[in-house]
Amino acid sequence: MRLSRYFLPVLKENPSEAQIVSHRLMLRAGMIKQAQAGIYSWLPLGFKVLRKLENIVHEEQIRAGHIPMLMPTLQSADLWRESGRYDDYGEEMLRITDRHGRDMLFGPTNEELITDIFRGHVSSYKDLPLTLYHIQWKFRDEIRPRFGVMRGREFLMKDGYNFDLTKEDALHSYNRHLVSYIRTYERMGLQAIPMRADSGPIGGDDTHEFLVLAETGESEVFYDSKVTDIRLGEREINYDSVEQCRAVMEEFTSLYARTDETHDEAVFNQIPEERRRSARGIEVGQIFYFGTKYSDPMGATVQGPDGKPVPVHMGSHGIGVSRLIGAIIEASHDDKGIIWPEGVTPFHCGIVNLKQGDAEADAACDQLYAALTAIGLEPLYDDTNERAGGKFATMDLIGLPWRITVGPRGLKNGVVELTSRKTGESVELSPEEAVKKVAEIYAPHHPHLAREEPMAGRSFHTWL
Ligand code: 5CA
Repeated sequence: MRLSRYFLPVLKENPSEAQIVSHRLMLRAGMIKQAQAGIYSWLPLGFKVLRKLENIVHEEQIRAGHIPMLMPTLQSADLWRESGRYDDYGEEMLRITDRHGRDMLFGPTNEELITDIFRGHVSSYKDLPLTLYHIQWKFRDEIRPRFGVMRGREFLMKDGYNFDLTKEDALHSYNRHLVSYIRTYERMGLQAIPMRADSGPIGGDDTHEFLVLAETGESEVFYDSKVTDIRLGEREINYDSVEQCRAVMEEFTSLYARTDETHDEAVFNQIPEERRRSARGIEVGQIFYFGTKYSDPMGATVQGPDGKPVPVHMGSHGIGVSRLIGAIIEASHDDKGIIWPEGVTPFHCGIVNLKQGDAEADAACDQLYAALTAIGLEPLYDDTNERAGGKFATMDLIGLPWRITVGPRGLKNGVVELTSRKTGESVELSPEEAVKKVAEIYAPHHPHLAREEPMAGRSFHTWL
């Protein structure tokens, strides 16, 4: 993309309404614009990051064997009356009446709708296990929407629902989700710690929230500091293996890590004092096992092996996709702006032309742009007439991990400058070497750059 043809309305001043750094930087970098309290338009740069996160979520869900679909945002109140949640959900639910006087609602979550789909089409235990998910906008009429996309009223959520014959099978689904979520967050450059939590209006006994530690987080958390040393990394996971998924779940959840709702001072005090931590965190996901809470009242049964109808065991599993952007920025920024992790950056590399209009500099930038594009990377080329300082400030603000700076002086010596946004370090390289280096950096995120098969047989439609 050439900046002169893009829409990137960056702000020079700090917007006064933003209380936390991620909200401030998202507004300043021209990623979002508030439409109403807690409701945002996603401007091109923000939309690009949102789609990147969605893509990672899809890839990891499909890898775990879960099936993508799409349910509507507007739901019928009658379904929610069947489960008893129409009255229970309270004022967070946005209720709407259509022209025929029928009660509808803007979905805050989808347990009822998915259970209705299931009961209409699945009748035998032989069709289990089944996990369906979608990524769709939700609405919760939060009393205090704040911190930009962190606590919105309209927000994008991945929500998945497992249907299993037995509690044992459903707990495998729970563990499978836990593992796939950790992989998802790690690919986004985040450490999100599973913590024992409260199930709230979704219900059930078993639930973990995933928390990214951050001072600005809304949740109070207590944990054993050793839990922050655990990583999933590049291990191969067989999602069909009950033992493997359970082992990972146990590894990640055996140490003390709880939100304030389930915190137990007596148990916490058994941790050696130097490892006891209380901190704040951003909840970026939550998984639930709730058994037959919805399948019972809504009659979602299957014919079991003995021919008798049994209600299915269910769980639901959510990732706060739009909130994650705020969490990533809270975890990765400096006083100049955002620092995107390579897995989620909206553009892979910035190109800054120090002397727009200089024939050699223009030609070198065009060649770099073409070479990066040809190998499947997306550069953002600042081809405007802005002075160099302004171009650097914009690149730093929008946080692309790598920048190639091109100027007549360097070109005389056959070099351009490759700069890391994170460390600020620069190296001088020939333009060809710079392209090669950028390709190497992104190879782990784009397998085709390393000449590997891209997710053989399981690839999801790429949005970007
Ligand atoms: N049905 C279940 C799981 S599918 C569910 O709704 N879970 S939830 O309530 O925990 O929401 C899932 C995730 O959505 C949360 O972990 C959080 O990351 C995100 N989320 C919830 N409320 C908001 C909000 N107001 N703004 C932004 N993200 C939110």
